[in-house]
Amino acid sequence: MSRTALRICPLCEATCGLSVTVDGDRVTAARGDRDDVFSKGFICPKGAAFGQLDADPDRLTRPLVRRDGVLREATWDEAFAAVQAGLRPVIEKHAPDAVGVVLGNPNVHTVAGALYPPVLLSALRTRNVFTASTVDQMPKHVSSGLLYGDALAIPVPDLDRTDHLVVIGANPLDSNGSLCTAPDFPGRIRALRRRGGRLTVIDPRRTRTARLADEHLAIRPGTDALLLFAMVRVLFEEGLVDLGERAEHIGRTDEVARLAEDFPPEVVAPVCEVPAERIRGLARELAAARTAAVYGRIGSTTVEFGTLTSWLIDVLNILTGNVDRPGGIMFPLSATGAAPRPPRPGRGFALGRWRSRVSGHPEAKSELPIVALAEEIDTPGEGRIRAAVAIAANPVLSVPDGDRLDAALASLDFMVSVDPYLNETSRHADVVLPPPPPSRSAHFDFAFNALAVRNQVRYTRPVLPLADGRPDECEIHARLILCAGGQDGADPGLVDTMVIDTALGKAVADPHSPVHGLQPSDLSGELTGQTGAERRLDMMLRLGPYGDGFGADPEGLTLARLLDHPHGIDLGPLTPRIPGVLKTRSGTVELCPEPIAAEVARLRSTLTARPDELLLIGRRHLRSNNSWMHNVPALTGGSNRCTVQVHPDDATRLGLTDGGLARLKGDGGELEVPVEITDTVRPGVVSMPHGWGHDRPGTRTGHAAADPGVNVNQLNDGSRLDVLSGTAVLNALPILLTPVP
Ligand SMILES: Nc1nc2c(c(=O)[nH]1)N[C@H]1C(S)=C(S)[C@@H](COP(=O)(O)OP(=O)(O)OC[C@H]3O[C@@H](n4cnc5c(=O)[nH]c(N)nc54)[C@H](O)[C@@H]3O)O[C@H]1N2
Ligand SMILES: Nc1nc2c(c(=O)[nH]1)N[C@H]1C(S)=C(S)[C@@H](COP(=O)(O)OP(=O)(O)OC[C@H]3O[C@@H](n4cnc5c(=O)[nH]c(N)nc54)[C@H](O)[C@@H]3O)O[C@H]1N2
Ligand code: SF4
Ligand SMILES: [Mo]
Repeated sequence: MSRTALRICPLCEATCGLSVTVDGDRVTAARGDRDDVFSKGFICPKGAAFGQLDADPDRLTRPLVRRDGVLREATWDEAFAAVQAGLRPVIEKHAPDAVGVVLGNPNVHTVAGALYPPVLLSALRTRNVFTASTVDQMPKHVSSGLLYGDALAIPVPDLDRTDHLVVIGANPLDSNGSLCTAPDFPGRIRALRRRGGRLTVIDPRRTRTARLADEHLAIRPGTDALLLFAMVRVLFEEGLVDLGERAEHIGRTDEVARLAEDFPPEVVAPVCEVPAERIRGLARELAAARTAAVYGRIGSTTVEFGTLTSWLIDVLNILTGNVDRPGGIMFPLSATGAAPRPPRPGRGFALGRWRSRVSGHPEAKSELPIVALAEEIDTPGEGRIRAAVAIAANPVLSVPDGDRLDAALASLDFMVSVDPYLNETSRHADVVLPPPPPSRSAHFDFAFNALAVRNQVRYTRPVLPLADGRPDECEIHARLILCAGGQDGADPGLVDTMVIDTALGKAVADPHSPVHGLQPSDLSGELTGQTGAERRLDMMLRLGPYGDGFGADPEGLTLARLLDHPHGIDLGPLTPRIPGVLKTRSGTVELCPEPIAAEVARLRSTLTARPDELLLIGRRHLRSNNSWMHNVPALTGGSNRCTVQVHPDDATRLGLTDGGLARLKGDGGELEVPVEITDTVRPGVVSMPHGWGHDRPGTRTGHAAADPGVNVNQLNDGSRLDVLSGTAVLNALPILLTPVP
């Protein structure tokens, strides 16, 4: 007998509602949930393959524990005992920093990943914290921290109302959007065009997104900061700056004008290889549009000037009066975020409060650059990492110079991985703790609701029950936290109780909270939910901006009310939030922060540097996701291939043939890669996808190993960083290409 059930898709940031068909103990089909308040039936090929991905026979079903050098299946109790026996001696013998924590991308897609790693980090007190953010969006956090005083206050383009969308280094038609949660991004772009709006795409490749654009500027990779500065200069020079209604909350515009003086369009044009007239034209169009939103992603962050570029994107939005207004860029208000409170100066955002041991990299947002993970393990001396906790992370493939990290991980005293696969990274673990597949996990988007183009809230419970004796991922995290504290065997529910007590204690002490002065124990007694995680969700919803405040607003949101709305609750379009959202010391938007001004000198020097002949950039494929979806037959093959794309002119010049092999040489090493000749990349640029290279021994991803591809990050030695954020440069890397006979 088959039945249908609802499940929010965890496979990318679009968070589509799925309606899945369940036959027995398997998901056999997935369709878009037409009644979902946000995604309204949209689905992509990955969501449609939810059942295959969920039932991948290579997913681990039992924990693995290393005994006599070999990973073998074990019971859950044995596995957690091994975690405690491995971690405690390192914690007791060395400083807290001897444990390195590595958090990968899927943590932002799971309930466990949102709720437990912060508790683990405060229990471990290590400064050796590395996440996928420093091969991704950290520059945007730093930019937001400096501008708005809050690294998590990332404004998103108001897609459904804007009149002119400028997309820089993003390809939402394949990625389905990032730092901009918008189910059916393609449909929303088409709707923009239909209502007479304009789309400009700045990208060295003519992507599927660029093909929808009114104008595509095929910029030279790595030069966006120059182009954007030139646009800023045009706005000042031509008197087009108009701060709009938020003007009184924006400080230090004059200093930005001064910085921009060095970047006239005519000077940057030959470096960006975008005509000066078009740079002026785009600045004028932005100023003239009724509303406009400039939006950037991976091609704007994982570059040498990622933080400057991220900052310039918001500066352009601010100078044209488009920040915090409908149709511009706006701050979402998530149901589990902090309730708005009266504006007041904040504590601001600090960078570099400590530094990494070996290279002295400054911390950003309490993280160290993930490219420094290998050297923190393999460089002897006081404070060296001796044990690692990796959760949903595959840095051996996702971070520059995986070979060095591979060797470093193998040398650890102890490593535990929370991961469903035995892959390039988890194969080094002494204990692998596999979470159940998504069909057996609850889903709530703690991270992405705060980045969504519409305020809404949705929750789905597991579609299928857990197999006997198998913990869900929340319980795995909670038990891991207990093991780190030497409390293996204690009730994992204690972790949730402790978090709830602490949070309620804070809330009752806060004069702005609806529960001010009440008893925490009375409040925790009111929480509902079947699991500790659900009780925490109930608490966050009730204390959040739309919450019932534990009875203060009887109409307000609770977990029970959310469960009554299986397709979600629409909370309306985004609304203005300045000045309440600001946490800078001045209480205003700090348009020209000191660290940024210092970076501009470095940018200026690139105007005279001799350009490299050939630059390497990345690309994503619709049916893929970073390193872990090459094991699903439905998502591989066709155009989803690990090739190097080369423009026909370059191919002719270099003697390359379509389908032939090329040898690529970068700072970090060499690879042989099949050539794909295409004029979708501009001349002087070649493109390779990441997440490939599944041919290492000791892994258990059979389908992926049959067509392993090569690891593009091996071309990169990791020495190039966006210095302010510690983010690895993954795009615009100099590269040499020669034919392999
Ligand atoms: N050259 C190049 N490199 C890049 C990029 C690029 O554009 N170019 N992009 C970068 C970006 S943006 C990112 S985010 C990183 C990603 O880097 P990572 O986060 O290191 O890699 P992922 O492939 O996303 O997968 C991480 C791991 O999560 C596991 N996993 C999947 N689902 C779950 C789950 O539900 N629970 C748990 N516990 N584990 C799960 C997978 O098996 C996999 O081992 O890669 C970066 N690397
Ligand atoms: N199908 C699929 N979806 C995904 C993922 C996936 O792997 N596959 N990964 C997820 C993750 S972790 C993330 S972070 C997001 C990323 O989401 P996006 O950023 O939208 O994804 P990309 O396809 O990497 O787009 C980056 C674009 O930047 C361009 N680019 C490269 N260098 C430069 C440059 O110097 N300047 C400019 N202007 N452009 C440049 C590239 O040509 C590319 O088109 O996608 C998420 N969604
Ligand atoms: S767009 Fe993203 S969230 Fe939507 S179905 Fe596809 S993978 Fe899932
Ligand atoms: Mo990412």
